[in-house]
Amino acid sequence: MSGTPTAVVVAAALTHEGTLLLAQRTRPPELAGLWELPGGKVEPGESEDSALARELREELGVECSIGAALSGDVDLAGGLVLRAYRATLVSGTPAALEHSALRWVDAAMLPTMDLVDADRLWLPELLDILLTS
Ligand code: 9L3
Ligand code: MG
Repeated sequence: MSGTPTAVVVAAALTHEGTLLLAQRTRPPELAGLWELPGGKVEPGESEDSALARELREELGVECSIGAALSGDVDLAGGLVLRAYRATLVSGTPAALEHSALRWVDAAMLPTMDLVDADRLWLPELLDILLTS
């Protein structure tokens, strides 16, 4: 819509030693129990990198370094656009501060996880990242 800036949701492909961190959502009811790349909405005036670092601090209690974007954006309901970035841990151990559980998954486990639909676009690229890291 003209004059309405697109709101961006940023999500992290946080990897460590050949595994990817997935987080299990608690809300809304239709997404509860499904697994996602952790993240959230970019606030006005915030860069996407700093928004994602803030979301990972709030949701996981860790400091991360944000890297390159994955390929492609996903249109979400409500005019939101979802974008994913590579991320690596700088300090701390992730804890499920806002999710019901966390799981480090390898390339064999990833396709078996019940992911939110929005994040499925990146499945091939995530597998590639895990298999080449
Ligand atoms: N969302 C989808 N996949 C993700 C993330 C982080 C978020 N990996 C969707 C779920 C919500 C919206 O984006 O509809 C906002 O996310 P949040 O602020 O509820 O985490
Ligand atoms: Mg979130």
